[in-house]
Amino acid sequence: MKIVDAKVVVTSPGRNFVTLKITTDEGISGLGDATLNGRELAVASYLQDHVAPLLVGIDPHRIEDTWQSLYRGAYWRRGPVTMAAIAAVDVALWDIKAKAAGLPLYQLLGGASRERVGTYGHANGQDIPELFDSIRARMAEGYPAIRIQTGIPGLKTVYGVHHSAGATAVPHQQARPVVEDWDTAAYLRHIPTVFEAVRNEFGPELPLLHDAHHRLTPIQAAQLGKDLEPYRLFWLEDCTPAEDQDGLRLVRRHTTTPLAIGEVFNSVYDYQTLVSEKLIDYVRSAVTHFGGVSPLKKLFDFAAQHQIKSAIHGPEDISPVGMAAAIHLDLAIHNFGIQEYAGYTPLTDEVFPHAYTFTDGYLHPGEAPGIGVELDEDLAAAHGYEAAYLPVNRLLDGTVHDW
Ligand code: EZ4
Ligand code: CO
Repeated sequence: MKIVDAKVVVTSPGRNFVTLKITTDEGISGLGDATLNGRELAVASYLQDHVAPLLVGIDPHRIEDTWQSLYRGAYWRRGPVTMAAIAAVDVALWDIKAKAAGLPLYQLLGGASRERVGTYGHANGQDIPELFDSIRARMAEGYPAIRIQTGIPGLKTVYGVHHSAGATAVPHQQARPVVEDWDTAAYLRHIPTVFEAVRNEFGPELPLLHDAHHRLTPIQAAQLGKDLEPYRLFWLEDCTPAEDQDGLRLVRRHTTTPLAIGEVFNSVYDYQTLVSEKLIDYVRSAVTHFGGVSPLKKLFDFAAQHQIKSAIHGPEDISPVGMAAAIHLDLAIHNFGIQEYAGYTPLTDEVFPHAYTFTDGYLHPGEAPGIGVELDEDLAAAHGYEAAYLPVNRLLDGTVHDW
């Protein structure tokens, strides 16, 4: 079998997605997700201009060799743009191999280690009554675990509560990120009271998560972890920017609140200290941002030696193609922890018809050969790229802060 074509489709059925479609001389094609929120066109160009020409003529069964040649051959290693591009190739080749074998991808990854894939959903509220309503809505949908985010008194907009910039109607050179505001002291005072209220209302059993979105220093993260211990979180996510891996040693020394990190990481090297020193409990990278199924499986195997579990990033800005790849991996690996799942707009599900299912809070990849996702190219073309950026975060004095 030989690759005869590789093309990139950028579509915005509500938000932007970048998809790579690889076609072979035997009529089998494969899809990979290369969506990098707010930097979509950079990855599209990386793929279209620099990777697609290299793929034509090669044997699509040689997944590892292709991965290594794209990673090592570019000379310039790692980074989100490169690794999202390589991820799309890796997943598209796995899709082709599994279709050629007539098997769903999870069968090639070792087969099912469980019946279904547990998820967590997002509950958000500007205040506590609104948050309670949102928690009830997620519970009614069947989610077995729930991430809670709230507004902070005195702050207009904070992460998770207001929807981010979204698509704008302006020409793309004029699009600008919205600005959110931030006050760490107010946040650290408020969040434990939110968890107390939620535990009082919903009891001790509901697994609860919270995302601090890289906003705290290590000692602030340690304080928050300690303050939240009575509420027995499933995890505290991205408590401090973890490119400073040493910082997690300090957090870990002070709190037993479980820690999850890694959605912005794109290489196993980002995790070396965190995993080998058992400084975290869950690794959060997405198939789409980590170079694909091949390297993420290796990360999970490394994490398993240290009793660390998987928790693949699954926001709305991973396409259904990236989500499907994640679900196959979730079903197959032994050290599965949980899968983030926010769901998609009906139009997105139409652009990407898929075999995976979400039932009563649990995902299953389905039994279609490959990853089980198709791309409706006509519908995709009818919804072209729309410039949109993630917000920028500023302290009350105007200083840029982590988002
Ligand atoms: O803000 O994917 O845990 N999930 C998250 C996400 C991120 C977005 C950024 O593109 O933190 O919602
Ligand atoms: Co997060």
